[in-house]
This record gives sequence, structure tokens and C-alpha cells, in this order.
Amino acid sequence: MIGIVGKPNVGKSLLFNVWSGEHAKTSNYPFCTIDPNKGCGWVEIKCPCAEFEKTCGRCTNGQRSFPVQLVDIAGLVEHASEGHGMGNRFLAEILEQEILLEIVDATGELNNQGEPQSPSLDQVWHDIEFIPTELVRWLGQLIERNGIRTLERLETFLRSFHISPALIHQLFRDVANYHQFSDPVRLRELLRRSKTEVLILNKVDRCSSEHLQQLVARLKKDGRPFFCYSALLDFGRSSERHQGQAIERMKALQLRPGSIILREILFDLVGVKIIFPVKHLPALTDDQGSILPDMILLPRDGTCRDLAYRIHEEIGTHFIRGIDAHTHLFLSATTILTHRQVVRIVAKV
Ligand SMILES: Nc1nc2c(ncn2[C@@H]2O[C@H](COP(=O)(O)OP(=O)(O)O)[C@@H](O)[C@H]2O)c(=O)[nH]1
Ligand SMILES: [Mg+2]
Repeated sequence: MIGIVGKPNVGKSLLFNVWSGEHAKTSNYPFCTIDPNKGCGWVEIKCPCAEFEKTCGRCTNGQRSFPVQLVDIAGLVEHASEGHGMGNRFLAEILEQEILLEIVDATGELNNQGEPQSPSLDQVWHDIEFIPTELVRWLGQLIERNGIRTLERLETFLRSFHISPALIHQLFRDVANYHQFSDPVRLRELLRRSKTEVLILNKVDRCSSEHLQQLVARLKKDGRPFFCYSALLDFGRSSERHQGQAIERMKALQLRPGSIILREILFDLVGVKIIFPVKHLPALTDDQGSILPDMILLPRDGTCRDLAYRIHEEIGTHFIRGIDAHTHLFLSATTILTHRQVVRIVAKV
């Protein structure tokens, strides 16, 4: 669901390790991460059981953890789309993700080849633009190479990257000829509107304050979502020896831990919601008697019928109504559900 992308050595694997608590190899070597590393980040959600005066036995201090898939993808290099570096295989993997965490070395101390140089703001601007530019270039080439000449074929082709036919139709319906299917301006817009791109300025611990101020001021002006971060300090928080020091430095730099950033991305930026489906009311149980057994993630505009489909294809097809566990009111197929809502689905099965 979340792809971690960026050029080599910006700290993708370290961030992945910290956020997922897993231990993908980190090193200073450009292609240390060859296969995508998959793991889970965890976001905490307030469990509804207390509001119903129940004890679900699944939460800790009233909090439930919800897993979010993270994929650490091998370093993107200049002209990856032309077969340099790891090329097509991982470019495809990147575009399959719904959320792209675009990691940039905030110091600008890595040149285009991922080799050390002195700090450079110009390098940072270049790196920020580089990720989407490379993705768009690759997508354009893929469309050309596959000889896609009709809007219908373009829609089918892009569906595998979770890009909706409606959006493709909107952006490409007026093209005069099929060469425009690989137009970088339209493809950039397609990427912007089909994925949530979040910029992470990593290695902030190494930036001078003047450098950082200039960086932040310009990004705020651009108005795109970004987070200042230090995977190294966040990692330090979990080590016994340097914990106190890491916490102090993060505080001084006003940096937030990965778990908080992840929450903000999911619930504020993307606007996903977690729904608790139950089979029996008012018990809030499944057939085995487990209280609030499941959590299901829905998009911002996810409806009651969407929830039914996520539970089971059959339940979606034979949906009759939903019932809200608090109010006991009926919910129609098109009712948009709210975060942490507890819902029973009634279906003809
Ligand atoms: N100072 C500092 N170093 C970092 C930070 N994040 C990663 N690094 C270092 O940068 C190097 C490359 O990290 P790695 O995670 O392997 O980068 P990847 O190639 O993008 O996966 C390693 O030596 C890390 O320890 C950070 O926030 N601050
Ligand atoms: Mg790596």
C-alpha cells in the first residue's frame, strides 16, 4: 500500500526498518536493497469497546494496532526508465502502491549517482523533482512500447496500477492523437491525482539550521505535503544506549517519530477510515462470540456496500442494509461510513 521510493542512500531501508520494526539490510552501498522488502507499519486506533461498555480483549490501554503494508523499493537512479539501475521491475512495483513516500536526502550531500558531495540546496530541489519525473518518463515509454493507441486500451493498461478509468478518461478524452498518451504533463497530472505523494526530507539531523530553514520555507510556499524526519534519530529512540539523546535531539529539531507521521498520512492526508464490522448486535460479536473481531480499511468516500464487499464478495452482492451499532439506525448501500464506526451488515445469504 505504501511504497518507499528515492535514489540510493537516502535512508529508505533505515526508515523502513524503523517504521516496520523489521530488519532489512541497510548499508552505504547503492544497491543494498535489491528485492523489495515488504513489512508492516502499525497505526494506533482508539478501540470502540469502552464506548459500548464491553471488554474486547484485543486492545491495549484502549488502543488497537492496524497494520499498513510498507514496501521498501530498490534505489531509483537517473534514467532508470531506460534500463539503468534496477529498471522496469521496480518501477512497476512503485506504481502499484497507493501512497508514495518520496524520500529525499535533505542535506543534498549525495550527487545523482548517490556519491558524497558537499551540502547543496540545488541538489535537494533536483532530487524532489527527480522521483515523479522518472516515474512519468517510465510510464510514457511503457505506453509507447506497448503500442497503446485507444483510450480503452489505455484504461485497461493503467488499471493494474490502481488508476481509475474515470480519471484516465477525464485527462485523455480530448487528445488529438495517440502520441499524446505519453505526454509528460498529462502523465504527471495522472500520477498526482491517482497516488498520494508524500515528501519525506530525511537526514535532517545533518542539516545546518540555515539550510533547513530555506528548504522548509520554499516547500511551504509550494504547498505540497512534506515531513522533516531523521530515520537515524528515530532509530536511536529504540536503542537502549542512545534513547535519551535521540529523544532530546528530535525534540530540539521538532521531529516526529515515524508512527505519528504514518498516522497523519493515513488519516489526515489520505483520509482513510477504519470500520469495525460485527455480525451480532448488541453483542458486537462474530459467530464465535469474539467481541469486535475485525477492522477493515475503507477509502475516504467508502460506503456501506463497499464495506460489505470487503467482508465478502457474496455479502456485497446480496447486501440488504447496514445497521449502526450505536444508533441502531438502518444504513443504505450508499451511506458513507465514518472512521471507527461499528456496523452490522444484513445480507440475503
Ligand atoms: N545522519 C543520518 N544518516 C542516515 C539517516 N537515514 C539513513 N542514514 C544513513 O544513510 C545510509 C544509507 O541508508 P539506507 O537506509 O541503506 O539507504 P537506502 O539506499 O535509501 O535504502 C546509511 O549509512 C544510513 O545509516 C538519517 O536520518 N540521518
Ligand atoms: Mg535500501
